[in-house]
Amino acid sequence: MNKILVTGASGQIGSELVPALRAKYSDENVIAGWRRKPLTDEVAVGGPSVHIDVTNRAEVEKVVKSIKPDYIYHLSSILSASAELNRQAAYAVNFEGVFNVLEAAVANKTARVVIPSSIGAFGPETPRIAPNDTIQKPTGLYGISKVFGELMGNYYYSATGVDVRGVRLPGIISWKVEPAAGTTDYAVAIFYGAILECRYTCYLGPDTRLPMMYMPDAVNSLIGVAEADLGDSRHRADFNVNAVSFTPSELAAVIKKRMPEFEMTYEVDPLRQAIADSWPDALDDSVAREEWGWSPQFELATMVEDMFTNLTKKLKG
Ligand code: AKB
Repeated sequence: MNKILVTGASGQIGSELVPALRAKYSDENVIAGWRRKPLTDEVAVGGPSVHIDVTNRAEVEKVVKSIKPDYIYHLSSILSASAELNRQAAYAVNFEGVFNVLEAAVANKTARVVIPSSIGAFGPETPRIAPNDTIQKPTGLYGISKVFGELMGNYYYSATGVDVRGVRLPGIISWKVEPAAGTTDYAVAIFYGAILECRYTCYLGPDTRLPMMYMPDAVNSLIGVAEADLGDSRHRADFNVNAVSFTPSELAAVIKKRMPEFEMTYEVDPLRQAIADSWPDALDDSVAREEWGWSPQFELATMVEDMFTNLTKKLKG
């Protein structure tokens, strides 16, 4: 493989996926695409970068034509809570952005495009442990855009030959870059609260169970699905991947074990609570395990330990 373009490279996932791809395929072959938010120093100095506004069709065409990537990881996305507050931006980025990237991939013969989906692609009628193939019917704009991305991916694969792939990611927990206005962000913010103030006020209720994943597993799932030999599998852009599943009070209890003085209080935000209540508790990822060998490495306790170690270093030196 010669070149990989990553859109949304300054976001929570892009900031860690780009260095992982560069370590694997060499620095100069992985181009970090960004728009407004600056790239982290690690990504900015570690290899090439390019400005790409995925809502601008002409710019997407120009960038893809000049780089001629073999793979595109299309990460640009407005997350769930933000999407409800700014439907216009969410429509432009999450719907038109996907279309622009897929059309540019067809025109420039990009072999593969990876478009992450999300637990947001499910809704209140989905079983609490979501099977891979089940009723989806999300109630939020973000989730609708994720179903759009999955269906477009499967359609572009059969209609144009561009091999579009994706995994349904749970809430992602990481210490390098914070998520931007999603519903699962509490599971990152709680560590900042614990380390800086020994306390955290959670905007979801104590018993809100959601699927979550530590960043190294998320990065592995994206690279894993991109490189898998999928043969003629009918799944491509719509694989469930699961790791851990917990409630705010369960996460607080694990943190309290490590930091007995930690205190958690609750002030429920109705918008994010409603979104969280519409999502499943966990995902059945047996299809990804069987078809391309997916398996996560981090459990709740090992993730909490690693978060504490790295975030403490980052915040307190
Ligand atoms: C969000 O909360 O919006 C995201 C997601 C689960 O896709 N983290």
